[in-house]
Amino acid sequence: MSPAVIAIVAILGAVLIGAVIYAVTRRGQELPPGAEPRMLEPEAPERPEPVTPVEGPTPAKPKAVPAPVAKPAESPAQREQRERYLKGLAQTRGGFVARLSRLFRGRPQVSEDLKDEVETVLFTADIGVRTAQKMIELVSDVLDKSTVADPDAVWSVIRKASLEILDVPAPPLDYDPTPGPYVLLMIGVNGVGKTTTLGKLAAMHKAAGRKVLLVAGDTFRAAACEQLEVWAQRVGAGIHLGKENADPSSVIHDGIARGRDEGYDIVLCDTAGRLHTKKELMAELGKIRRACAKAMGRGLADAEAEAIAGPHDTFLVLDATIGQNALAQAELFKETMDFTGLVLTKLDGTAKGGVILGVCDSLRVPVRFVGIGERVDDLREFDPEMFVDALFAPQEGAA
Ligand SMILES: Nc1nc2c(ncn2[C@@H]2O[C@H](COP(=O)(O)OP(=O)(O)OP(=O)(O)O)[C@@H](O)[C@H]2O)c(=O)[nH]1
Ligand SMILES: [Mg+2]
Repeated sequence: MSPAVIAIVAILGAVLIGAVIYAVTRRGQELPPGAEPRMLEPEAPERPEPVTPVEGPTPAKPKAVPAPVAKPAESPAQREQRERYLKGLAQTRGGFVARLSRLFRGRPQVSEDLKDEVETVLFTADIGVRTAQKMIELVSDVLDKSTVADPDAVWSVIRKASLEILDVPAPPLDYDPTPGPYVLLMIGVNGVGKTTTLGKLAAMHKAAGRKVLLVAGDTFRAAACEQLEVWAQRVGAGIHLGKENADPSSVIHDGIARGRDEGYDIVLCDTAGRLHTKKELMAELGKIRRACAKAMGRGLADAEAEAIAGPHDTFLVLDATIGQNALAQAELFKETMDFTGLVLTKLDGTAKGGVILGVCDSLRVPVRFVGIGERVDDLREFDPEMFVDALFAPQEGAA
């Protein structure tokens, strides 16, 4: 074959092969009869490359920033509580707290005069000599570290020491003891607010859905029984009254027995006001306590009954308006009668609320409630932190 023929055959072969390949590929793309043409899915856009700074050293790995820990929002009840504390302690804040604030206004030079003035304010602050001494030492330590008084540092040690004093370790009150009911005895001198506090406590327990019995253990005055009856009606509690001039121990004994028989959850016993200096009246409290134990142990096995020494709680009520006398009162009561908690009343009407520091420091008995007014809801469970915050809330015009 001539080269020309070979070339023609090669060209024809190439054309044929090309035609076959074209036909096969077209066939693969043809849709079967009746099939809808399918939309092509859009391709995912390409991820942009992370941008790295052009300038500077090797880009630092971004630091993991911890999510801010949100302070739990204050509930309306907590806000109300804080505001009531603030209002209730306004006068106390205006007393020794304001005087101390004024001493440190403008960051004065530390001098012996300044230290003397601090001493005077704290010694006359109704917080008791022992507590005052403790605070003076702490403040002096802070002042000695610098030539200029730093009010923040001073307040910080005062607040910390106050919180330590007030935060007396105490188990939460158990309102559901076995066997029940929960029995509380209220004691204290005349007019401190025992009956009023019992009424407020009855309201608090009622609001928590508990069945409450008030026992009129103050049998000396008919008016005392009437006052308790008014509270019982007002808050919807039961009332146990004895005969006029009956032995308070027997009235309280019968009241507790009735509380148990009638399925009450809470039995709150009032007592007559008594001066801590009157021996026979203080001895009577011992008798009342034994009567409580007897009534609470009724029907129990001997060993169980013997383990009951008195009411679940005995609260000594102190009137904050009498300042340091409340401390003396508490110390004398303590010599005769064991009490498990303190109630400080009338904090709303006094500049002497600091006495609470002296009482706690001296007795190491927990404050359980504070009275901050005469209304039924003017009783607060004692919260040391909230109390300290309110007591030392920033003073207007202070440094
Ligand atoms: N401002 C204020 N007044 C209070 C508070 N607690 C009680 N009072 C008032 O103090 C007065 C005496 O209260 P009572 O509850 O009768 O005192 P008491 O200790 O039972 O008195 P006696 O039974 O006589 O010993 C009453 O006028 C109460 O309203 C309080 O927290 N703040
Ligand atoms: Mg009373």
